[in-house]
Amino acid sequence: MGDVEVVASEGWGVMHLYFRLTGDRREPIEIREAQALCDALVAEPPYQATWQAVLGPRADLGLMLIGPDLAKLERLHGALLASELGARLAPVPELGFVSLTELSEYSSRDGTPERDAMLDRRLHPRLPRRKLLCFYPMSKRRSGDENWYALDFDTRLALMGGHGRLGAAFRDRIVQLITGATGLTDWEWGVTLLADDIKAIKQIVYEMRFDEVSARYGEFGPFTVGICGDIAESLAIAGGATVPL
Ligand code: 76R
Repeated sequence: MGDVEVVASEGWGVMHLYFRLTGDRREPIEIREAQALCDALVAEPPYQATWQAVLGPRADLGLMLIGPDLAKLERLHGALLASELGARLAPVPELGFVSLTELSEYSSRDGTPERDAMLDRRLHPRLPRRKLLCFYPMSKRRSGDENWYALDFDTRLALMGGHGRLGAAFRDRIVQLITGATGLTDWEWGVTLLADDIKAIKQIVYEMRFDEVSARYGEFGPFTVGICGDIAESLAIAGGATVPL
């Protein structure tokens, strides 16, 4: 019998994992097995893995996994924790996230190949390499007079139009991936922002706070930002020593 699969009828799985380094940081960590697991995953396109050294005390390492089969991502997660690297990692579950790539119901097609390609990138993203990865969960408010889900579609569409225009101004500086998580975690979306300039991350999130969709309806969870690299680079920045390969 083959391995169980969790493949969505539309969209790819996305897993954000965060870890803390444990034990004596001067004690070198053998990363060969963890490296081989990640190499094997990304050797099967379109699977992707992005390690980060998380800035500040919230976590030490981050790992973003993307691919059609969430069971495969979960098996990697498990195998990683069972590896020698995993023996020195403690999960930070409150930052972790499971979501699916999705097409927004407010994104329409206009028949142009450019637009079709843009929408396909939403569902089937190939993340470009950038220096930094910012992640945070968000939901739309559902309380009293500010209930996003009680608005009619045309009102929501108009509001999202303003959001999209603001976002488009950051096209050159920010790569964004919005993934849907309703029913999968406690939040409704995961927001992944890639950038080379950390100022661009701060600026887009700040400017969006003034946009009505975020100002009136946005609710946010914990923010993390990390420096992207391979396992050895990320560990080195996080203060861990690795056994030379
Ligand atoms: O034309 C299109 O189809 C894209 C327009 C668009 C949609 C539909 C768009 C553009 N977004 C859409 C949907 Mn977005 N986005 C966020 C955040 O911090 C905050 O305040 C919000 C977090 C950022 C930073 C961001 C960036 N977006 C969504 C949705 C789903 C809403 C729903 O379905 O109800 C969420 C939760 C969300 C949140 N958005 C853009 C950006 C950027 C940079 C763009 C422009 C992309 C581009 O034009 O290339």
